[in-house]
Amino acid sequence: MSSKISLSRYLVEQQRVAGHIPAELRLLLEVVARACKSISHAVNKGALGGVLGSAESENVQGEVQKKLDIIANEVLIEANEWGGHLAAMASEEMEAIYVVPNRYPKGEYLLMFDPLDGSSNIDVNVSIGTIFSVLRMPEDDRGVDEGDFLQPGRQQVAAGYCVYGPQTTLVLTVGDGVAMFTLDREQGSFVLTQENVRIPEDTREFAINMSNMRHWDEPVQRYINECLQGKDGPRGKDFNMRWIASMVADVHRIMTRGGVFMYPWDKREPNKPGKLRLMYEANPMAWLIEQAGGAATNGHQRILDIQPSALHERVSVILGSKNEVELATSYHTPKV
Ligand code: AHM
Ligand code: MG
Repeated sequence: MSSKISLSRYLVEQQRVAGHIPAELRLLLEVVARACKSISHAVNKGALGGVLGSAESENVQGEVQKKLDIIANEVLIEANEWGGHLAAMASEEMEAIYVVPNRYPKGEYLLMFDPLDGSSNIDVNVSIGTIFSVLRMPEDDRGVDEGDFLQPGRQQVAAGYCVYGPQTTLVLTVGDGVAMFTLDREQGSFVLTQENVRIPEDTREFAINMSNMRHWDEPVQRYINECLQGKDGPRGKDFNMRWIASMVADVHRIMTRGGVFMYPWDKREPNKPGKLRLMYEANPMAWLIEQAGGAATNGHQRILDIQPSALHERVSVILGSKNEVELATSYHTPKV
């Protein structure tokens, strides 16, 4: 790219192009990006910053929280609560929604995030990230409550993730395709490094936690078994497998070169529809993937069409290269 385009300039242009995003949303996204920059610094310091290890507490999902889970959550809240763009926030790390305190002006947006995705990779220096989703408050004059968040993913007005890996990369959609920004550490700003990201429709790469194979449902077993048979099986081609165990990094690989990612329902916890959370993991990723020409389903329906019934609801996820997602989905029974 000949002249560098910063995230701020990209967002200003998105605002000007037929008023694609309102100024308030632009400012909100700038603040989220600033928070991600600060989380990136904390991640980079690692043991030197005293940020590794367990916080010896549990979140609402019963998962042990890492220090960085809590730090990232606080950074996002502190950065976003005073700007006047938000009515409330919700996070993987907080049981209830966080309503913007009365001392600050309230805006019309709702922000959801998984502050530090891939927590099991924090201490081992493997890519982790932040996932976020923005909704508009429903138009009524009540005070904000959890019910306001329970909108299907197709109503998101912005979604993105920031991956903290060898580079820090912010990937964003406001409904006009997907753009990637790389953090220039010397300048301290995100620079546009790829626009109109497109995911190849076909792939030979899948990402799934194979150790759970015996617990999967028949359609998932069938799909993966057929991939494993490679050239000698019905697919007639060899597949490769990758599993980083940070959704954010697995999705980023798919954004970059295609692939299919699955975290299906399994028999270990039959009452849970899946491991990943709909509102702040699956929905933002599903929208980004669709905006890049891929597909995302829970095996039975498009993820973005699911009507959520709880803030921390879980969901099965199949996402990535369109033809593979459609094939894996066709092995399941459609939702009637
Ligand atoms: P987290 O949000 O607590 O980090 O959990 C979600 C993560 C995903 O990033 C990843 O895809 C999955 O859990 C990994 O699960 P597993 O431990 O089965 O490999
Ligand atoms: Mg997560």
